[in-house]
Amino acid sequence: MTNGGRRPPPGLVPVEAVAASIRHPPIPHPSSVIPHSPFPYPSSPMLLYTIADLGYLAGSDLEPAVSALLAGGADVVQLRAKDHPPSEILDCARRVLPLCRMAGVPLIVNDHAGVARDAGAGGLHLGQDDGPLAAARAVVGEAALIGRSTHSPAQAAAARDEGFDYIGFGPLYPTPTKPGRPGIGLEDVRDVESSVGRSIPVFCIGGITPANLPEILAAGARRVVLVSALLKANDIAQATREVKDMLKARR
Ligand code: TZP
Ligand code: MG
Repeated sequence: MTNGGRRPPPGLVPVEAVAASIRHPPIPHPSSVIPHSPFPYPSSPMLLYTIADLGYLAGSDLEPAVSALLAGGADVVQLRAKDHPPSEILDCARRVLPLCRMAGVPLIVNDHAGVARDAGAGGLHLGQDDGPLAAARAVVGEAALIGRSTHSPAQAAAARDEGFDYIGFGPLYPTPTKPGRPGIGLEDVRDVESSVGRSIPVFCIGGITPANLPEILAAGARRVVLVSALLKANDIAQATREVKDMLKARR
């Protein structure tokens, strides 16, 4: 295991098990399905990481948007709320966590380890400037997934070596969702996927849309994060489904 033998909370599939199942699809056993569990196992591997970003969503749109992302097949939902106080983010996390749990999808809180812990979220996402893994792990506990944003192959390898459960890799293209950061392009995608991606999931991110997804997949990506292209869609569930289907077809 890449996470030091940590055990997942009931019903939450460890990322490395998901990664392994992609290479070696398991034969389903009836005992692995727990119909009465409020945390049903996800039926698909983690291909599509979505973000409920309060920069795009009015507060009252949060639950409908997360429900639509889940209905469309999101495998991960992150709650991202730059410039919101932790107390508000905690409130939002508590509102959407039941939706994610019912779908068997981890809710990842961006930036705020204390919020992730207090909400009982499935994980935490950290940027390059958000401190070491060990400090976050001490707050959120052994079971939580912790991911790191990376912007170069060296950062990707460093995050894997530090013990992160997954990475974001990008932004591939400049994006208004993360202003002021240049796009890193597609040239390193295949190498990072075939090196770091052997150990932990690599989610390409930044400026990805249903229109440019084919070229990103052709460059070697297997898993992606989409934010604005989904949240600004007329039909969030349908747009999510379209992307998920393209990712499944690539496998
Ligand atoms: N980190 C790198 S790019 C990005 C983040 C959070 C934003 C991606 O958003 P979009 O709208 O899919 O380009
Ligand atoms: Mg951050």
